[in-house]
Amino acid sequence: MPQAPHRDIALLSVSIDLGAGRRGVDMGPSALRIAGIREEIEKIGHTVSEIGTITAGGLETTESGEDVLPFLNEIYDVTGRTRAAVRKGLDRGCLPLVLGGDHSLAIGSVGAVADHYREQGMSIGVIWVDAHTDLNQPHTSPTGNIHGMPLAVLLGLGEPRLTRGGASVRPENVSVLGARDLDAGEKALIRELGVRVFTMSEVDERGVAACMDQALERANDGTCGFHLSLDLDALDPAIAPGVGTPVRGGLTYREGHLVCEKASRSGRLLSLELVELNPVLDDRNETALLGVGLVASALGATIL
Ligand SMILES: [Mn+2]
Repeated sequence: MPQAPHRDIALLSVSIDLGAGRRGVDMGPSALRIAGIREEIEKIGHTVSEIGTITAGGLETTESGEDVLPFLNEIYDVTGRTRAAVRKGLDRGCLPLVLGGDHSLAIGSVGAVADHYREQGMSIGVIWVDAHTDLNQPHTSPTGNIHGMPLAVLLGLGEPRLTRGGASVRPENVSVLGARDLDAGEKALIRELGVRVFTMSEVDERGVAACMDQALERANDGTCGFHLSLDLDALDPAIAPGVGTPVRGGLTYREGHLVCEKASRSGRLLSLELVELNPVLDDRNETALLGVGLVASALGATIL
C-alpha cells in the first residue's frame, strides 16, 4: 500500500451547536484537540496549519428569530465565516479539515470546496457518512433544526439564504453511507433526486467495503475528487456515545475505519470534516478519541 503523500492540513474549529436540537456539540473541537488530533496528524507525516477558530453566539444570548428555522441568522453568519476560512486554506494549497460543531457547518465547508474547484472548471463529489441523511427542507423537517438540512442545501434545496441560490454538488456524485433514521420528506427527496443512500441494511447485506467502493465511484465520476463529511453518529452509539442524536445499529469501529482508509487510498480526498461530537454526553472523551483515529485513517494512517 502506498503511503499517503505529505500534505499541509488546514485545521479549522467551528464551535456551533445552534443547528442542533440539544446543546454541547459546540465543545466538540476542544475535545478533539484534547484527544490529540494535531499530534496524530503530524505522526502520519503531514504538517498542520491552523486557519482559525469560528465561534457562534451562545444559545442563551442569540436571537432565535421569528423564522421557521431557529437561529437562521447566526447559522448563516457562521457558515459564511466557515466558507471564507476554508477558502483561505484551499488557496494556500492545503487540505482542509474542519472540526465541529453541528453538521450545519458543512454548508460552509463543502460550499467553499465546491466554489474553489468550480472556479477552475471542475466539480466535486461528496460522501456523507451519517446515521441520518440530512436531506430535510424547511417544509419537511419535523424539528426545524438546520443540522438536519445541510445535504439538501448543498444540493441547492431549502432556505435560499443558505443555498445562496445554487447547488454545490450534483446528486449523481453524492452518497450517504450508514443511514438508518430517515424522515418521510427525505425518503421522497432521495427518490426524486437520485442521491444514493447506502443504508445500514445494505451495509449489513453487502459489506461496507462494497458500499464504500460504489460511493467512491460515484463521488469521483467526472469530478476532481470528493469531500468526506463524517458525522460521528454514523458509528454505533455503543462505541460513540458522545453524539447529539444517537441511533442504534450503526457502523462498527472497524467499519468506520475501513470507510476512512478507503477514502485515503482512493487518492481523491479533497477535504473533510468531523462533526456532531458532544462531549457532554461522552464517556471520558472516548468518542473524541474514536474521531481522532478515524480522521487519521482518512489522512493516510495505516495498520502496517
Ligand atoms: Mn449529520
